[in-house]
Amino acid sequence: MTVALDTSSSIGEFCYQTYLEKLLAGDRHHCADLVQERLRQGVTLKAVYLDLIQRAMYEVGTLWERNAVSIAAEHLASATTELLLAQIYPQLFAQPHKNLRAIIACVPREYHQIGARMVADFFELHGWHGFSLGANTPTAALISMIRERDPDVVGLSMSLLFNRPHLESMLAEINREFPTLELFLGGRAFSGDGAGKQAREELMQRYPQLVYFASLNELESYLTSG
Ligand code: B12
Repeated sequence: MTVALDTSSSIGEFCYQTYLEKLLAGDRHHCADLVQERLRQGVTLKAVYLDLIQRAMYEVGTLWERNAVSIAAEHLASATTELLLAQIYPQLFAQPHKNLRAIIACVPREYHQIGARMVADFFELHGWHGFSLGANTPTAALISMIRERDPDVVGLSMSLLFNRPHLESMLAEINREFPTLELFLGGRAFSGDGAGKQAREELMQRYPQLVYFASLNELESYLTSG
């Protein structure tokens, strides 16, 4: 089997290229075997998430932008990725848990939910209860979930900057109801030094309880710091 050739504790280039090829081909079986095999070999979940799954999805986006893969292939890759994340789930629950809760939601009209799901998993991996509400979360639904579950943190995910007005009304509503609740912000929309940076800085100025995390590594530092 191809993965056995690559025995390092990180994701090797050969493993990544094989995974990408199989993901684009829609070969769920091979992708699942490859992920499970790497985990059995002791590769960390973080490496699987970032260096395999996320890296491959970013590449799918680049190929789609260049018309090198179809929209259907992109949808298939997303569905395969979500299946793989679901298969990893039992390992997340194996960790001892604290009485801390995080709710992660994509803002209204935001359909990119894989990153948000990974973030909720990451909380889980660090002993929190991480609830991912998925794509396009209605503000009223989020508010009632906050009331019900009384989370320690709410994380909002946004990949497309044009969804900013929806984020703004969601933030205003959360702030009105729960002014001291700690809020995390993340997603591709805020990356880089241009418009995304300006947007996140303006929002953090307006809402002092809002913290931006550029990556899972930054989030990990926060989660392990105390
Ligand atoms: C898969 C995909 C889709 C799927 C999503 C399916 C799903 N189930 O999620 C579908 C088909 C729905 C889709 C639709 C569209 N997409 Co799209 N999509 C992608 C793609 C290829 C991968 C996204 C992904 O899964 N990334 C992997 C995850 C793990 O990474 P991530 O989201 O960045 O998340 C990480 C961090 O950002 C961070 N993070 C994320 N959220 C949060 C939250 C918190 C609190 C924290 C702390 C951290 C954090 O942690 C995560 C883990 O490290 C990207 C390419 C890319 N570069 O991302 C394009 C991409 C984002 N899409 C793009 C576009 C244009 C669209 C459409 C507008 C296309 C269209 N014309 O219809 C629509 C818009 C839909 C909408 N309104 O949301 C563009 C956006 C370009 C831009 N200028 O903004 C991209 C970049 C593709 C490209 N190269 O052009 N897409």
